[in-house]
Amino acid sequence: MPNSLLASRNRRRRSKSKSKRQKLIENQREPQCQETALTEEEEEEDEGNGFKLKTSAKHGVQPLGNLYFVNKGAVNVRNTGLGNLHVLTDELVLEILALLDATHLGVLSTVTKSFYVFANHEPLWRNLVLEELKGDFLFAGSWKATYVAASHPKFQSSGESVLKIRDFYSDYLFQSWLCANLEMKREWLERDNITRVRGLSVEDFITNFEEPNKPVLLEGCLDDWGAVKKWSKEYLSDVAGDVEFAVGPVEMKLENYFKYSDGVTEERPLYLFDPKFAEKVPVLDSEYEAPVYFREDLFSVLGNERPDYRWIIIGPSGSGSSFHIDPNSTSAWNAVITGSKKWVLFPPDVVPPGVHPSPDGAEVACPVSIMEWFMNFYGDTRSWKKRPVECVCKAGEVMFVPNGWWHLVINLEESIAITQNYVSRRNLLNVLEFLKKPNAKELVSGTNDRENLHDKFKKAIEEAYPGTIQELEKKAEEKRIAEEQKVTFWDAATDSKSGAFKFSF
Ligand SMILES: O=C(O)CCC(=O)C(=O)O
Repeated sequence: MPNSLLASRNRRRRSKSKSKRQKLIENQREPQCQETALTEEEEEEDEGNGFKLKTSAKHGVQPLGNLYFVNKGAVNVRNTGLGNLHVLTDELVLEILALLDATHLGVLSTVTKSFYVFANHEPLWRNLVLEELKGDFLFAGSWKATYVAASHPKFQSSGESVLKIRDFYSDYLFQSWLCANLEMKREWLERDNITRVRGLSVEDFITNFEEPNKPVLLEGCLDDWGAVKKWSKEYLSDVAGDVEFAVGPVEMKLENYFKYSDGVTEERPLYLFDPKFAEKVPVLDSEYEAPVYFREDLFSVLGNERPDYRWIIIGPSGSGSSFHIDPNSTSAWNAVITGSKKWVLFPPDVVPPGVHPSPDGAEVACPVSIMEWFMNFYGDTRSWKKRPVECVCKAGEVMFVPNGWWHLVINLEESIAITQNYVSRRNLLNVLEFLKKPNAKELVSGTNDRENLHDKFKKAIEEAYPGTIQELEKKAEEKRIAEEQKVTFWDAATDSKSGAFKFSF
């Protein structure tokens, strides 16, 4: 195995606080991750770092570190082939190329080896496909092949760019390939510290998890779901193959999405995340129901005016949701029907490493891909006092995601899931407070009427459940006073000025 070298520079992506769907659309843009130098062997395990790779690097692109430490003295064809443009960063070269149409991109790729590599960068072709064809495409193994097959059906070419270029060194181009091709490390998956329960009563769920706002993994509560018994790719293709679902920035027929997800290896695969699935395919609605713990659904008082609240989620291995807090201060449940998902959750007072929310919460800067987060930041949490809650949630299991918790999810295999966000009495006051924030216009999501949602919701609750808000406010005040008294007792028991412990038995 050739030597390898790891370098790292963290990149951030800023995104506004948005609905789940909008976040996903943003996630579909140009994938980026850390600069990392590894070797390009197939199915190779880098012993030093324990990284396992799935394939060989696209076009033979190597990380820049190899130029200085492995192939010393080589000439970087990246620079010679770019001419005067070699002074530009890779990001800038790609930004410029993103302005070109497919024909110009194709022509440019014949100019030099360097332009061949840049102009075949798959995310450029992905953007062209999504912008021009929207969801109306059949994935043909690569984004370039997809574009060529759709726009020139008679052209007999795989469309796949297959030339291997020697001595092309670029961290930027290497990195998205690397993040797409890394397998999750065993040690990342092994960290599992969530509480798992089976056969819990609703009362105990409320007392032990919902009230204290703690995550829990619920086992055995989907046993009656038709979805668990029936849903598979084949079944969904039968009942909804020609129905269009929301996939990143486009709408795609389900059967076409499956063709894509079967054939793709990319850093941030397109994720099917549709809030209207039940209306589009009523049989799917009839094959699941909220687990018994989540039956109280106070947003339902708004009828059709309620914000989006339920989604079917389908994605291949490596797809997922990067760090976010759920919308409108709601809590959520996420039921895995097929496949499995790795979860990492941080409590509301602990911002995950690598994640930088703006003070008003309207924007979040975070690593640009889930794999990047694992590679660059996951290790940091090992030494943290407040370690994240982690688990792998398997088919038939349900995650409870309490409101305000940061969470990241990656599918370990092709997965189908249902998630619902909900408001119960336990988080009603939080939700109302959130909806009333002065920047509600930026923060509230899942509805077009962001600024009026608070008033509409409060009024509807007052009509449907008179006195409930006052009762909850009274309880919250009593709880606050009790908490304060606990502190007062502790203060009385210790001498904070001298640091001496005065309490004795
Ligand atoms: O990708 C997933 O299954 C997780 C979805 C999620 O985090 C969410 O709906 O808030």
